Amino acid sequence: MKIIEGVITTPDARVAIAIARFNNFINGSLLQGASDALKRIGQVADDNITVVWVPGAYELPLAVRVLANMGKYDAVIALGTIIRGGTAHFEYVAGEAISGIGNVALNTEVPVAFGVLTTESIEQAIERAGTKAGNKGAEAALTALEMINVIKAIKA
Ligand code: INI
Repeated sequence: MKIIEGVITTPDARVAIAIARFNNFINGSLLQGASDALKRIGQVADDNITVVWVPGAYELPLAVRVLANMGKYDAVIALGTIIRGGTAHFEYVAGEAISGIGNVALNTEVPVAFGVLTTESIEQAIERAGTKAGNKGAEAALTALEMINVIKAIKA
């Protein structure tokens, strides 16, 4: 039986982070969590991390796709926060972000980690950005590194 499992430590990885400015006060904490996880746990060099800011979560799929297609990055991490408001806007933005970002991974075979919060309230978002429910940015970073190694191992 052959079992393939990815490790997390990936010192040579080149990682791009696409991050939305909308809800920046929460996204900043997601970025901090992602950057800390990449460097402290993954041992990724600071020089190998590129951060790209876009206006909102709706713009993330395009930025993620361009980054993934460059052949310069081993993984792309998408960070953002979509909070339900009084209108259907939430559904449209969240729907586009989720399916658009997911499609990039499938179409490019570059690992893409989804660190976009979709919450009912600001409180729920804060809980997932480094307080009592962990940090979704850090989780996404570790997922990206694990997937780099899993895909590499499958193809080896
Ligand atoms: N963008 C977000 O990142 N989060 C949100 O909660 C949000 N809401 O709710 O409106 C949001 N809207 C902006 C959107 O992502 C685009 O930037 C905008 O529509 C321009 O294309």
